[in-house]
Amino acid sequence: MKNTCPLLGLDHLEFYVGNAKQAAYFYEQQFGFTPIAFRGLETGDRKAASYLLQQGHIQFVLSSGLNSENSITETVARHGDSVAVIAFTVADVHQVYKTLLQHGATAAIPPTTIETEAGQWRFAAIQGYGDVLFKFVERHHYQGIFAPGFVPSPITVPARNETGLFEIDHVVGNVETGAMDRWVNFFIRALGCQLLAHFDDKTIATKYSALMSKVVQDPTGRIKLPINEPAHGQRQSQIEEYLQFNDGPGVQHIALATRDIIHTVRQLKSAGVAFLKTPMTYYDTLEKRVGAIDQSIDELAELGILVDRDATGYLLQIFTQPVEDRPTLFFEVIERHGATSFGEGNFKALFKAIEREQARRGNLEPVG
Ligand code: TYF
Ligand code: FE
Repeated sequence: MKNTCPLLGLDHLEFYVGNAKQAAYFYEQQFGFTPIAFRGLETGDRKAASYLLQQGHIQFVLSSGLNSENSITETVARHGDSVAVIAFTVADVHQVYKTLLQHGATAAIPPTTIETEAGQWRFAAIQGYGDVLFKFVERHHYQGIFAPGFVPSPITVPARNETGLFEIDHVVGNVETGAMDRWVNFFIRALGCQLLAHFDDKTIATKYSALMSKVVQDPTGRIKLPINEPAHGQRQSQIEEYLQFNDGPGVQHIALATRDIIHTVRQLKSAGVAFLKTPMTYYDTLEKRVGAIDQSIDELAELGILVDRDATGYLLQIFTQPVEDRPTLFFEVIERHGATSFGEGNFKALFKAIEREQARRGNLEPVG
């Protein structure tokens, strides 16, 4: 089939946070990011400060508003620190924007060109789920640093905590009941994405946690975007808890890929990253379930890393606790060995671990 998807890759994720200076320090110290570029008062920006951090191909921008009448500040007041922009690299912003609007997208930022000495920088954005923007950047006529207005970061020493994280594997959105199919269909029709996998509330079955999930990807498989919505269960779904605390839809988790998950998790743990706990009984049946793998099961058990196998290979994954005070955004670390799936065999163990955390947060009321 012809690849009609205009998305060339995930360009960056932008977080709106209360204090970008300190959030940058968190991602540098705990997750091993290197500060690359900056924009703020010192560069003549009176409204916001932004820090670009990089690790492998991963680019995070952390932004804070510098006064109260600022859309960044307002977004943070509502959602807490959160992912505000998912930016994709494209070859032709005008063309993509036109197509998206033809398919019913809500306009956010019409195609804009910024002329600089380093060339032309073009971007546009549509409204994504919740207050998240889907941004499209055309950077092939631009030779400057990250984006116009940014200057090289004054601190350019490489990360102290080298973690081996090298790319974004997937970015997951939580949406309200009924909205999952709407977004999936939009990605398929407007962006030429493909449906990669879907899990109904029966596949994702613990006694309590109920959710449905569909994954779309671009035809090359580089960009994977799962979307979850709550399903009816005996207690509040983890997705409902998210929607309540985030005050609406948004990015639930970001999966970062590594080629050596044991090294990565050791580094992250020693820097203070808190992960969900995996019960030792999980490892009793692991070998039987997934067969031979290259890693030592003892080491995986020591670190709480989960394993799953599909038709094309296996994967290793582990999930952090939420990185905010609100039980909203968390991270996944993933190492793929041929597997293209998302760890279905781990859903039960994973959702039980999430339910234990929900209980610790006092979230035990039965629903319905
Ligand atoms: O991205 C995924 O599908 C896996 C599993 O609330 C998952 O990481 C799915 C739903 C969820 C947490 C993890
Ligand atoms: Fe995931």
